[in-house]
Amino acid sequence: MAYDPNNIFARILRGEIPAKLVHETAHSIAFNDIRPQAPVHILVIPRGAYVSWDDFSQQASDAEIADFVRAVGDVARAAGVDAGGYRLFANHGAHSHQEVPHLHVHITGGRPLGPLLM
Ligand code: IU
Repeated sequence: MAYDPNNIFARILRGEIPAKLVHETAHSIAFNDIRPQAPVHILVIPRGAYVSWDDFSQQASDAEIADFVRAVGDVARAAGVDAGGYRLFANHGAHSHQEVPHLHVHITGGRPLGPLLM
């Protein structure tokens, strides 16, 4: 799938749409999900133009990947969900119901989340 430079997260990255960032690194940013499904629901996205895990894992540099993986852990710790536990997920493509075509890892936590159902 070709990257759509006008997707909503690309527009947030360009500053065209305001978003309150909770974390920023050289290659990643994080912000609260607008429709939180748990007391903590944060999205971490790379600054680079990647649709999903598929192209990111193939095309991103080692520096981008390392930055992103560390950012996810750092954001979870800063949100205070490391002790109680949290869930990470990233949707890729139609079967997963990916809504925004810019890679984002969801961090959810802040309450018992129950078993993963699918
Ligand atoms: P998905 O993995 O692509 O299905 O998740 C998209 C998420 O992006 C979803 O949880 C939305 O609530 C969230 N979101 C957002 O935080 N800000 C937006 O402007 C839009 C979607 I559009």
